[in-house]
Amino acid sequence: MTTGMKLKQFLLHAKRTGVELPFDLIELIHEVSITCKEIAATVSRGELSGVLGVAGSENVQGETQKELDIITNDIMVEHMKVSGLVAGMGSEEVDDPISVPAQERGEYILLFDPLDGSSNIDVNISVGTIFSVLKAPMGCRAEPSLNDYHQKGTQQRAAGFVVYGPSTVLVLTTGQGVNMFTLDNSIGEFVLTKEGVEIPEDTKEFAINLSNKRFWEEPMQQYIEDCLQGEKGPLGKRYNMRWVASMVAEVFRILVRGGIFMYPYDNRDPSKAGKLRLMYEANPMSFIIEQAGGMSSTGHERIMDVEAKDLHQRVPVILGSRNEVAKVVEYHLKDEDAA
Ligand code: AHM
Ligand code: MG
Repeated sequence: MTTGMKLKQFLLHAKRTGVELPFDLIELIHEVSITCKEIAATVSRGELSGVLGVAGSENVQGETQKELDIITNDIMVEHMKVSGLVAGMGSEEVDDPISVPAQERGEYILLFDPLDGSSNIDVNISVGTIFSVLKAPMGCRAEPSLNDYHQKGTQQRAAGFVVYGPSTVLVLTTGQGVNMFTLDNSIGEFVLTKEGVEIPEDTKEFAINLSNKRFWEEPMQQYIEDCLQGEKGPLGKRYNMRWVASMVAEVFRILVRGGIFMYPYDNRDPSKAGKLRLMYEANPMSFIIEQAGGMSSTGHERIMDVEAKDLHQRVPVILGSRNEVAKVVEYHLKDEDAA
């Protein structure tokens, strides 16, 4: 019985009982969790911190940054840069890879979105931090090249996210299932509260931004049409719909009670393959979803098999309960066959 263990205690215990977990990876996860406690404290001060609202600058994708996007990015970068555990970092908020001084370099590459769902900050809805851990091919000997960052999702050594909701919860996988740790503010520690999370295979709950429907490709439009027809339609089920506009909150819900989350390709800007970013959003979430028995796809291929070509590359995302995601993939396959 490990429920109730503190995060680091749990990871050390797992290693002692035979799970392959290098000490440096345990340290890295622990250090990321410490920065997330700081981010949680910053986010929870809300308007008291005087940093809500638009900061005015734009990130590499041309989106206006909130001040908290920048502040939380800096918290992560400054903390991890001197941890001795990372060789380089990639952040949603920074155009280029973030280098680490030679004497501070460690064995891993850390990719992160410091504050996902940040358009929700002003309205006080859950936001979160997403992270993905890769091994730096040259270890700490050299600064990672751009190419070293371009690893497939299947290469991830660990992935996680922290949702800053009514409670702050860290969801983590190192490739042996998914565990959840709730921040106990009275002791300042993440404590194991759910071990071996498993997503129900079937669901009647979908999450998508329906206002984009006219921009989607045919198979996506058809699937949602069929969902909306309910029990009399071809899918034979009465569906419920949710859209928080905060991926961390949607994925958390799916891990707890099942569901399907979709941010598909749309033709509003044909140069973009989707809205969500592969390296620090889709890949870590896919690793977690698969480790919890779910499925994650672009509609055409497994997300974790997508060739990585750019730190900020975008990808269509369909993830969640296995049988429902498989159904959506079927719609896409039928469409490919008909073409
Ligand atoms: P962000 O990283 O800039 O916050 O964008 C990602 C977020 C996801 O959390 C969420 O699923 C999606 O954007 C919501 O997009 P939309 O506002 O188009 O519905
Ligand atoms: Mg994001």
